[in-house]
Amino acid sequence: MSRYDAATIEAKWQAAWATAEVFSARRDSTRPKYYVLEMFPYPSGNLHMGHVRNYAMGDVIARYKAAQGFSVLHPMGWDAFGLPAENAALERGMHPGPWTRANMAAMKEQFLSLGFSLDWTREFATCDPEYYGQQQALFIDFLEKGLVYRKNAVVNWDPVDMTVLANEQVEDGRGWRSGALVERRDLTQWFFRISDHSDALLSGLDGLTEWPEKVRTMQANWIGKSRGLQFGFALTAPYDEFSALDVYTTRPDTINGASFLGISPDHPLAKALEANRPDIAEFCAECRRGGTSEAERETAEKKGFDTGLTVRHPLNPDWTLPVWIANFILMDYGTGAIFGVPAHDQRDLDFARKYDLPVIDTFFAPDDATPVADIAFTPPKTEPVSWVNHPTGLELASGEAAIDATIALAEAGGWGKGVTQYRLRDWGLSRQRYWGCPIPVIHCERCGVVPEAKENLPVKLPEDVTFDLPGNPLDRHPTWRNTTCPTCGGEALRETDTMDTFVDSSWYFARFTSPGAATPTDPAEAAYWMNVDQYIGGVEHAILHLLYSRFFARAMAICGHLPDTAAEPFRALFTQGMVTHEIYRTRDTAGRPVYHLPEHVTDGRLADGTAVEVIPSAKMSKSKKNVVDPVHIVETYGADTARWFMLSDSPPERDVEWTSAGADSAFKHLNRVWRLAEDLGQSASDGAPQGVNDDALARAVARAIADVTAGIEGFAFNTSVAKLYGLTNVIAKSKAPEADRAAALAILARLMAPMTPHLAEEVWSMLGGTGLLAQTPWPVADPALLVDDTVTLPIQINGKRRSELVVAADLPKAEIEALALADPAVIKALDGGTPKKLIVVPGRIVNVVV
Ligand code: ANZ
Ligand code: ZN
Repeated sequence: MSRYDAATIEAKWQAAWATAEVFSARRDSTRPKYYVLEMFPYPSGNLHMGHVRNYAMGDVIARYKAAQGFSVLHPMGWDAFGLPAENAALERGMHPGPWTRANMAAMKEQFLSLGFSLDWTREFATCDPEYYGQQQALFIDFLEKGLVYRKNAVVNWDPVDMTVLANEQVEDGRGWRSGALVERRDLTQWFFRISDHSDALLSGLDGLTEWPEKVRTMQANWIGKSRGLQFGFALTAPYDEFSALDVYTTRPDTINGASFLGISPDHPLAKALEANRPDIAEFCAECRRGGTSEAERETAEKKGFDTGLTVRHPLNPDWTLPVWIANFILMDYGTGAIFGVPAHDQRDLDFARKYDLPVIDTFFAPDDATPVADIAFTPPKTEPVSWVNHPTGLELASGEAAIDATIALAEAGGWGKGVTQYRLRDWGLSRQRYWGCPIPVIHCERCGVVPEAKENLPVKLPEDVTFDLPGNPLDRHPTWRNTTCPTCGGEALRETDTMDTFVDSSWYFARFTSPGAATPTDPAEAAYWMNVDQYIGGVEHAILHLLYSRFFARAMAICGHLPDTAAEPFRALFTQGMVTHEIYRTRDTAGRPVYHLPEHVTDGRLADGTAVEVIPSAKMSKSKKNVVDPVHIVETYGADTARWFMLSDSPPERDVEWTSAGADSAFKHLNRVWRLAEDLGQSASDGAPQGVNDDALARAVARAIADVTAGIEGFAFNTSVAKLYGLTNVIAKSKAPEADRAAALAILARLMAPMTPHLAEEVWSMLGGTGLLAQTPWPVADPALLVDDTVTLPIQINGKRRSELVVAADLPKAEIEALALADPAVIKALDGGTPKKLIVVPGRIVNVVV
């Protein structure tokens, strides 16, 4: 072979690794373990460049840690349940199962072609009954421990897809997929009791020092801890069973600015009013249309209805306030009722302006002597304000102090108490969908809702279903629902809801430690492998997936499926940047945009010569056609070039722009390394390359080992790559004996192995290296060679830096003194005299006092 033939090389080494089972994780008590995991993909059918980048990063870590002597677990699987499969089933008339399996098979081929060091013996898909059956066992354990429960809840209902949507799936009041106007419905649903763990999930973030700060902040904001005051406003006249209305506020300091009471349309009082008042019932029904998300409440037009009821202010019984039903108040936060302070809250101000309610100032803005008057202004709690009207009458240093003082006042007066609230809600997991994990419970007329017996698990999804009608095919299945009650043995019906697919990805990392176990985990395996030492994935999963996984790890520990030490399952987290590409656009005769694939554009023109408009690089997306297909890239250049380029151009946390010029130059570089091996291979063919004797070359090699290692350790793969370019240059230009250069090249191969594993193996073997590089220890730099042999010493004259000396690092003091006195700046300053003082601090500085 006389050229770099990536296709042949890559196939050869992939086969060699597979034969030697190099990447099978083994529990080995004599070695430290390392668990590296990249977020597993949804089997859409094709890997995209973002996957290549993500998995290349994980592979660098996995291969590097293996070379460092760790027993490495680096598994892969498929997040295989979910709506797209069902949609495909609808569109193509295919069952979601075979559609998903075909996609998995295609993507696995692509994975294999990229040569990732994955332990495929542990592969599973979340749609495997062996996996989801264990998930059902977990559900039953959770049920027993009270970690999951059933309740009625207001949900977002998509009337076209006939399913419940998460708040995140509602965009501008419409279902994210169907585009239908979302309705709110009251349904009995299953919930994980995640809110009980709010405090633990929040304080646990403090220990996650190897997580990106921004992710920890996003999680903390999502959990949303706040301290406030809960207290009642007495109704001037009782209505039904209501004599007072409890409110929750985080700004009790503004209580004297209250101008109305607001309750949610779902508040029990609103419901009681609805029963007798058709106008109120109509208003509340109107509010219920539209999603339940907070964002939506914030942006929707404020609407209210004056109930005619009034309440007394707790600090002044003569002061009465009207009670309004308002569409922006959520029932499931605080008490579902508020007091509105239009002077200091924008939302309340909008409402007050619309309905002509009073605006009452309670403080001035900092550094301003005029009352805030009709401008909603809420200072940060830490800022001082000047009070117009604080209930304690005290001069208070900050909003925080004013809040504390008001809570103290309320508690002392017995009319309210300080409470801590969390924004985090329990996690509703019921979905009216087929392609998910069946919820393993049975509805029995005699026994109620009972869990399926564990020996009957998995509750398998039936395959004989059709998708010609909207809604859940399980509901219409003629026989699947019919079963016997595990408690009384009588006729009963299965639950037809399936689990939110977030459940599937909330514990897969634990299952990878023992994918064949007959229980959710094998405790000994879990104890050895957990936690995940390095988790890598997209920042789009920064909130829900990670929070749910953290909850699951805690819940699994409660049920004995994970050790308590796994409560925080991901020790270190890395969120990688995106892969971007320029967008190429032309317009059709009607002026509509037409996008073109990069492979159809050369030098700004299409094949027929038409010039395209070039739009700056953006995230690769199919709709803009600014995608490059990894399969095409691997065919053109080989996997190593794709990997090398993905790792080379920018820091891993930043976006990287794919350009064909960049790919070409990566390919050229790998060719160059290959040619060096071809040239130097002959000289080394009589055995493995020995040490590097040439001093300059040996120093360059030692430096490269240290720098590449530091780059990998510090998640700065681009700097490692840059150092490897540098070492390649040094070897190519070195005039050292061939044997030395061959030995240096062998080290280069070992250092490149995590990034370009196939080429590295090939070079290693061309140089006569023994065994697989994938099983060869990481090189260690000789510390003696890392010490710089010269140092630069600044010369200070009367305390000012005037000159410097470059001297051998080990030069004796006396010789440094002599050199300093010969320095032109020193000679000039002394002007023929002798210094008052001459102090030499070896390795640091020379001080001259004249
Ligand atoms: C009076 C007040 C005055 C408020 C002021 C804010 C500013 P955070 O801090 O995010 O937890 N609130 C309470 N329960 C609510 C509900 N169920 N739906 C909608 N809004 C609700 O939010 C707490 C604040 O949001 C509370 O403090 C309350 O309005 C409102 F200048 O009370 B505040
Ligand atoms: Zn029964």
